[in-house]
Amino acid sequence: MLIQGTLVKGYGGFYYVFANDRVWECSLRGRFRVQKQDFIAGDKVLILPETEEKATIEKVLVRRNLLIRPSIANVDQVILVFAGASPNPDYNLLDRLLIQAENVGMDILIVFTKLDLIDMENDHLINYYREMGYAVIKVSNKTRQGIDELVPFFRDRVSVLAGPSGAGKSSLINSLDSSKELKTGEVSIKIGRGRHTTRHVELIPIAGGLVADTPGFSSLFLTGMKREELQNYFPDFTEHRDCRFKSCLHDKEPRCGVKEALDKGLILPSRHKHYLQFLKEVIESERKY
Ligand SMILES: Nc1nc2c(ncn2[C@@H]2O[C@H](COP(=O)(O)OP(=O)(O)O)[C@@H](O)[C@H]2O)c(=O)[nH]1
Ligand SMILES: [Mg+2]
Ligand SMILES: [Zn+2]
Repeated sequence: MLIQGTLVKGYGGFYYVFANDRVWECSLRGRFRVQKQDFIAGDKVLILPETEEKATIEKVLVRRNLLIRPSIANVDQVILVFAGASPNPDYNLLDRLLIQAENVGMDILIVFTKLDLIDMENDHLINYYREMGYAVIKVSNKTRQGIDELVPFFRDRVSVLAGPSGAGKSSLINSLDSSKELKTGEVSIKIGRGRHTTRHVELIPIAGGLVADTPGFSSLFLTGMKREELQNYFPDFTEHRDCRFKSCLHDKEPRCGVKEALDKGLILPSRHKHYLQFLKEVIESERKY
């Protein structure tokens, strides 16, 4: 009987598939090799069990979406992980990742780690993201505060963890499942151009779902977006967009509702600053296309 599962990794000529709460070592039906079908983590497949833990992949289902660099298919949610302190969150990177995730249309969860070290100023900034309407959870991997609140977000979904090195991503996976024992405090090494890590993309079964602990997105440029589209990914601007001009980009235009809200302290200055910076990038990339 065929069962549906999710490919978690390919390794040594085998494919590992998570189905019915366990991982099966699978080989491919011959015709896939002939077709040169490429499989990536997250692919939904139908497998035919042969023993208790071995099976063959009989069919691969159509991909619902595809994330590149790292390549993962059928992603349900992106979990942005930032340390709430030590180091302080890089709010520019956070705003950038939020736009990218919004642009792809994935569900978003923001997790701030190191709650045990957080100060009032960062706590205030973090709360602003929650008030904007994002799901925000603060945790400590040290004291385990907030961890239980996080568990339901993983169930039956494929999640991608993204965030800078040192944010506590590996520690978070270990907090959720103590059997995982991922290495923490690992610094990725730089070889030539770009960062290299030794790991391949792998989905890890956790809290009833699957998670990719990736080094983060590598393409951080906001290309292929239209200048008037960018503001749609700033939910904190929405209620203030009663500007004089319908085409207002909230930059130098007169009688701009967004800038008025900024002056009144209703919009966080860093948000508008990052918006203008991203707007410049978007306009520059428009010219290239
Ligand atoms: N105090 C404190 N330290 C943490 C917490 N989470 C992670 N760390 C430490 O922060 C460092 C980086 O964590 P790691 O999980 O490797 O981050 P990654 O690079 O995102 O995978 C390690 O030294 C962890 O022990 C936390 O909640 N509180
Ligand atoms: Mg790590
Ligand atoms: Zn405006």
